[in-house]
Amino acid sequence: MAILKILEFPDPRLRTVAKPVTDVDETIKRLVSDMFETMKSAQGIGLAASQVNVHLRVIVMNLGDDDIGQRVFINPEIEVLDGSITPYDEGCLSVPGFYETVDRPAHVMIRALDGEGKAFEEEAHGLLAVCIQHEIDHLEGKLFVDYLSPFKRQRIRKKLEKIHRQNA
Ligand code: QAP
Ligand code: CO
Repeated sequence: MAILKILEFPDPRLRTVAKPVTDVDETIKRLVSDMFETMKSAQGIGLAASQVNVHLRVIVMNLGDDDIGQRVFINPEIEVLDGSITPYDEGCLSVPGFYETVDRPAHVMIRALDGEGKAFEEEAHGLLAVCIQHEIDHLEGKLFVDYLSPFKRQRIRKKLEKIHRQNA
């Protein structure tokens, strides 16, 4: 197991579109396990492979307090089930220290492969619905800050760039 480095906004590598996984083999299982360890150490609830600079369609999530809530989504797709929209105060391990409200469809059907490569589908509301959309955005090279006004996005970018300069 290994803790991987999480890319931070505005790193251009976060804009890469991830490729589908063709085979859930040992390499993917190791990636999933490293992503769980990385997410846990960073105290996150969701992590997309794009955030650790692996441009494959893999997401891990832990919406519970412990290992019971651990979820894997490989090659995920969503279908919006109705017109309801929910606002949620989102954060992101790639945008540390910033939280902003984003509106998204409240009710979706998720279709994906699990950690063993088996297809499943699941209807989602609430935090799961929000989180899967946030994470699928990462696989498309999109970040929650892209939903904010250019003014807010630039303010966040400048603050993070300053922190990155200080850490360099
Ligand atoms: C995505 O985000 C998400 O700023 C997962 O200092 C979040 O795990 C989807 C985190 C909310 C929907 C709603 C953020 C940890 C974790 C920070 C995360 C921070 C430390 C964010
Ligand atoms: Co994120």
